[in-house]
Amino acid sequence: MYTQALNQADTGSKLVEDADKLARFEAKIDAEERIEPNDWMPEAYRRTLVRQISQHAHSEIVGMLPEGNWITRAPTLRRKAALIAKVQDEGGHGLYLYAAAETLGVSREELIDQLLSGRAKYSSIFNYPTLTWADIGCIGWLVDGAAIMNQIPLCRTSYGPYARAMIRICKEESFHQRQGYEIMLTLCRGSAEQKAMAQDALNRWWWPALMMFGPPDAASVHTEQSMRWKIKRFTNDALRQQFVDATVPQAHFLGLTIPDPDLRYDEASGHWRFGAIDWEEFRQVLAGNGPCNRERMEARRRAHEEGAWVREAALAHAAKRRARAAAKIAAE
Ligand code: BYC
Repeated sequence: MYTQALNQADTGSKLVEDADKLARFEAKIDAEERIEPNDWMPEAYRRTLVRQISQHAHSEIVGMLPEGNWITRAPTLRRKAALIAKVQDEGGHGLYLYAAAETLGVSREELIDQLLSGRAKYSSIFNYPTLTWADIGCIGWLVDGAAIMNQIPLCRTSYGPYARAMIRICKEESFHQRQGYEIMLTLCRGSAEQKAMAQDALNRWWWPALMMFGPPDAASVHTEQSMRWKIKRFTNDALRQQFVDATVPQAHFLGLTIPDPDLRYDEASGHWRFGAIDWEEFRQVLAGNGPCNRERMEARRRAHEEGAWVREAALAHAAKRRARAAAKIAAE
């Protein structure tokens, strides 16, 4: 009886303590202060961040594949150098983001395992093929353009390590967007065949780029809570609209046609209104049935297996260094 009363008192004081911690956490969020790795945070906040940051990291790493496919076929040395640099940047973004996720107490191995076993998602956009050189232009222009729209607000996300990683990533994404647009501009000012290639790539990438922003707000599971925690600063639909408004005039400047018969400018709101997105296609891609899902996962699994010796060598090297350092201390 006595022990039970003590346990109840313990539970009661723990609840008060948790309520205090939660109130302090919420006050920090309200005051626009960053949450840092050693700060107390609700478990659901931590889980949401691990999910979003790791999905983001996986997207960067898988995102290297469609463009990597064109490195050996880039039309000039300058294009090749820029493409190699861009693909390397994506690899770097993946690494900063894995490191940011690790600050939340999850290991790199676990995150990679989630990707390779198919439990973790990565962006739908990277399950589409890159059929011509114009696709490389379109990825830079549209995919990196969409990424910037989504990621600039993430520089103000409430979790410190994620926000700081995003600052450098966004700077690099801006360069990527410019190089993509410049490829498109060159093709559109080239021969009729080159311009047709650019139009064909736009026709294939436009709708998948709009899907990158995620399901419509009404169907978005996480938006409401993530907005309250200031992880997300804008909803999926708001960012999608900003992207369309910024991109339509760029397409017009290129002399290309957006493949949407319902696209029209709404004078009253100042927005470009667009037609219905095929959410069934999005659902299929997320379910693993997009044009390249299997190929992408196979490539990642192969790379992981082929890289096993590098991980083993790095571990052996680290163990030797530790042993040397310990021997040195013992000798002093
Ligand atoms: N693809 O409740 P919602 C790049 C999932 S990298 C796949 O709205 P949330 C680049 C979502 O995860 C681009 N899955 O979720 C790299 C959730 O499923 P789970 C990646 C998607 O998190 C190389 C479910 O659908 N960018 O730019 O509030 C070269 C319900 O969605 C997608 C980022 O990761 C999708 N498109 O909002 C070039 C940015 N959309 O997890 C470029 C960071 C949604 O419950 N992430 N899902 O199983 C975010 O901003 C948000 O996570 C999202 C989704 C806006 C993507």
